[in-house]
Amino acid sequence: MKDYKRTLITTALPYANGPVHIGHLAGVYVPADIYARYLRLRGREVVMIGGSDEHGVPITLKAKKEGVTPQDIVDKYHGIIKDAFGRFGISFDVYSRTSSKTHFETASEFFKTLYDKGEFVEKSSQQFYDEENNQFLADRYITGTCPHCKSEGAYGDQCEACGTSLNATDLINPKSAISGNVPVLKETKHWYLPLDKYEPWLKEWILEGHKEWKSNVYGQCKSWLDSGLHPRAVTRDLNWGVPVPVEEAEGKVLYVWFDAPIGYISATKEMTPDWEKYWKDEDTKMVHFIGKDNIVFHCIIFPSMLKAEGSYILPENVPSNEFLNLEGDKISTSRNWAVWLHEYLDEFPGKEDVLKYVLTANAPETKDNDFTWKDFQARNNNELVAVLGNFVNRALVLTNKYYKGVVPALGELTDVDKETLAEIARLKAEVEKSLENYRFREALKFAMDLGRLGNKYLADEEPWKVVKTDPTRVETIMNICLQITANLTIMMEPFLPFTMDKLRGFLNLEKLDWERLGDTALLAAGHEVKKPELLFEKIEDSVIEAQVQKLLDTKKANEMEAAVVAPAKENIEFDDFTKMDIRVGTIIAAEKVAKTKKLLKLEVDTGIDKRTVVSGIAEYYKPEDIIGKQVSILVNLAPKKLRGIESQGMILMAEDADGALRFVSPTDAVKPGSEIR
Ligand code: B3M
Ligand code: ZN
Repeated sequence: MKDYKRTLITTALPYANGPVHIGHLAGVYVPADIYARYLRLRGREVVMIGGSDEHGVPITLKAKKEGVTPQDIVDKYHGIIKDAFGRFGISFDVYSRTSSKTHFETASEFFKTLYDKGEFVEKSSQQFYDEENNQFLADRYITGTCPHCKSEGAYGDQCEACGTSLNATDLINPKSAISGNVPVLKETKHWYLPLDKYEPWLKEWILEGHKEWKSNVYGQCKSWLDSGLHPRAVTRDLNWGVPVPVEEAEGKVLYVWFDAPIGYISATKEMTPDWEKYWKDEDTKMVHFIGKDNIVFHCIIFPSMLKAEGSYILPENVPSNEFLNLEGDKISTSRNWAVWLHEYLDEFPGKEDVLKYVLTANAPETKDNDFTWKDFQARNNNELVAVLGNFVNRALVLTNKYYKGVVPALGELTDVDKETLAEIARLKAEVEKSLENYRFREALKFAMDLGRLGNKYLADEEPWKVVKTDPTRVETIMNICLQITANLTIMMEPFLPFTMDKLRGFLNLEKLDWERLGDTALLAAGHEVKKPELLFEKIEDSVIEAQVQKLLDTKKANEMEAAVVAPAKENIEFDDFTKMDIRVGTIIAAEKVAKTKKLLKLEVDTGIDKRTVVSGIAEYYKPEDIIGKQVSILVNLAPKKLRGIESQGMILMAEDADGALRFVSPTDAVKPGSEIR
């Protein structure tokens, strides 16, 4: 492979319509961060680019649903995402956003350049239009019945029930998601990037030139290229996005997937005025870190855009990952089925590296993988605590115990000593090879082997026994353990940056370059180390159970949301209804009915009288919380004895799908006795 002068790492820009979760982290940001830290440690020139993707229809739909503006939505999530990345220690050199001024200018100029060069094809077509709101409807704004599986609520681009991708005009009974009206077809003009024109070049560039790409990436590209490329619209009729900088394109914006990758360029510009060396110099190696659903955009569409523009470099590699599932189910923002980064950081303070470790050790590099809390706990307890933490702790504790923290001198070496020390250099070479080839999980395994090596060496050499018979020998053993520990601070740095910072503190050691790795005299005899604290702590079952419970609660909430509402009852006459005397009453006293779980005895001022009602609401309301509350009461229900108490009437309750009860109360206070009808 070519010797590059510098590396430009881009990380997929997360949509600012939700926070980031472990799926994003495992797929993109953790591997990219490891790679960036590794290259920096090697003293290479590297920048890592990130930012929020703030355009696209889903953001506008979410805004509409919440009754706020799209800008409100992206401001909120950009803030949450950026803050969480910062706390988690993803080492972006810049984290920008596509609503920035620089981005609007950059994306706009990019389009204009292609337009002026005649690189687009203009085409008019019939698209759905909402006459009430005077706007064309993006595919996601149209819903209807799926022509394949006949389920309701299919979108204009896809039916989520059966997964078929659709054209909006395929839908049966299409409806506008904005007005609910039936949309009409109307002619509109758009600009298309003629991907077919780039097909021969793409075939050559990828299929011949990049056989080294990961097989999932290469395979997806091949299948796209084999089935033939077609012109792709890069503009949309929408009012959220970068306006198309052409006079006749009034009211149109750039397609989100046209402007988003240009966001990498805009962010680089915001980072440095010298941005062109990263984007226009053949000596720069550009690497896109993405998830598998973004492959076609980064391997086919964006490169075609860059090629069409003519002055930019192309990616050298696109190490895309597969998906991470959560406890056996697909991670989903809309179903809240995720471990959210910002929540993890709040709930597991100081354990940033544990998550990084688990997500790397279990990374979905070659196939989809599953994150489970049990596995999270096991990897923490059995690997980080029992191997790495345990070794380092024993090395430092014994040094403090035997030598008051002063590194002892190395004596004569046994064969085992020599082999052990030689292992460090071998593992270094392995980690390098894996990292250079984007195999992060394998790299981490080799790095952990150094911890295992130390652990085993210490267990085999048993300094605590030898100290009684041959104290000089112990000096050598401990020196070797300390050199391994010092080497760990380098080898583990890309993977566990917070922890290695701590460890360097215990060792009184500055941050060392990658090139020093393998040096078996990193700590000179006489150097003083400190008393250590634990690097990692055991995670108890109760902590894991609480997380699992949280997910079970989510599941239940989702099921409730999906639960069918009881069907309507048969019609009744108005007279039937008026037979019921329903009033607003005020609860004036409440107490639990002894020896029951569900019953409360209430005194209710009905306006007509003050009476006793027994109600099965004790699981949902505490007596002291409901005094003074106005409720609905059926006053002419025949009295009935419950647990020896005569109940005169019935309090009306709203019942959730899971049986939870809530009072039905007037929105504003009314006079007790007011009739409900
Ligand atoms: N926002 C899609 C995603 O988050 C998209 C990536 C853009 S990268 C230029 O999956
Ligand atoms: Zn369907």
